Amino acid sequence: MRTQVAIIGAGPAGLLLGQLLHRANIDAVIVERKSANYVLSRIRAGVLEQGTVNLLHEAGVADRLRSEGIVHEGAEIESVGARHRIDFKGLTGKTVTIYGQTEVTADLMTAREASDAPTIYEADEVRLHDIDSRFPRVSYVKDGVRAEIACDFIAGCDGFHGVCRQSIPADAWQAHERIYPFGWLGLLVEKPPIDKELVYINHLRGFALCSMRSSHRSRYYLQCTLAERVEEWPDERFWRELSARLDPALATRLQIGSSIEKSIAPLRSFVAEPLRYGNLFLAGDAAHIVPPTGAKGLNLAASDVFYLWQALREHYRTGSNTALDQYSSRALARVWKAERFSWWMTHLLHRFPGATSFEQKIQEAELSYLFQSEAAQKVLAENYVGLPY
Ligand code: FAS
Ligand code: PHB
Repeated sequence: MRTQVAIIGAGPAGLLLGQLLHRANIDAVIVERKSANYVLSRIRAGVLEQGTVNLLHEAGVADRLRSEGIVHEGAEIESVGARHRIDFKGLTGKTVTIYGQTEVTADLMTAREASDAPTIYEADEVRLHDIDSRFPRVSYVKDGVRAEIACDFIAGCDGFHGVCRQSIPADAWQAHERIYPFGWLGLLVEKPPIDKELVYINHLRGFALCSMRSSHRSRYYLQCTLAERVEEWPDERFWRELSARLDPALATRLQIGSSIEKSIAPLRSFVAEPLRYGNLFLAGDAAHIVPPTGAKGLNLAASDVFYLWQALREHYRTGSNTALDQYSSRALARVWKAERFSWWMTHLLHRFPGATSFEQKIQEAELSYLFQSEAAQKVLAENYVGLPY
């Protein structure tokens, strides 16, 4: 098989890039390790920046988002009984939209099927070949039969544990990493949210987050140790611990029920540099990871895809490689600002095991300053709603 762009991974990054390329009449084949149902079963992000919403509109996949997405003009931060609303709209003129990553992925999969563009699911032994040549190739095994794709470019959209970043010679890239000494235990429940906006909580017992997917489906997170396993957290224990971390007035509004999904995610900050090797371009979680505290992971995947789509479109329309040559530096400039914000939000809101009394006092001063300073709130707001592309 031959195509112009081989995309590895059918998560949001790979599917969004495939859809944008299709609308630009650029041929792309998507190769995905798992089944479509498996990809859709993963419960992940919930907050979309305006830039991501705009790109989904550009991709022609925003009809359901327009009718079902919930626009949020602010969010609450609670600490030691004090609670403060960060007014995104008032401080930046911008908002965010609540619409689950699962829904984004489903909308992109529907569009992909309608386009008849090829997507190979359940592809085993995906391998990249000659990525630093003008004739890169992708091989894979499907139903026991080995196949190969010749292409001009490979887009590595295969997530943190994918094959693409690992295909780059060790001396050709550098990792920058921070691993956090805790994880997030997430629970999804078919019950109305506790509040009309998200509530981030810094509590002596640990961080908690009250989020949502719709007016009847809620998403909650608890900071947990890295030693814990989800089997040790029956629903009753989760609701008891969440209630203990909520302000009593808020706790009275908590509607509990049987979990639809429950999982533990480790937290890390990670960036691979550069994002290009030969004709392989990394995008999304294949290139970088952020702790979910700032709701940036999915949104960074969108901005990477925006830059790569623009660069590939320029190449095929004009023959120029200028934007392709600039992709890595352009994407990394935005990635690092989001890495900083996510790192800062994580330090602001979590209980770090072994924190010294000085570190604890600094966190309290940071929160107190945030609650008192409109300038500090504007800095948080402009990063949360998303910096410009
Ligand atoms: P993805 O990981 O979504 O997709 C990569 C795809 O590549 C997968 O379908 C995988 O099966 C496939 N793949 C892997 N190896 C392959 C191979 N060798 N060959 C072919 N295909 C291969 N972000 C937020 O903003 N908020 C959150 O609350 C949040 N929660 C998260 C919870 C968890 C447990 C995880 C892991 C991430 C979370 N994220 C969150 C971040 C998440 O939303 C990512 O940023 C987003 O999925 C990035 O999308 P992709 O880059 O497409 O990567
Ligand atoms: C979510 O709803 O999954 C979510 C929302 C905000 C975050 C992280 C996760 O910061």
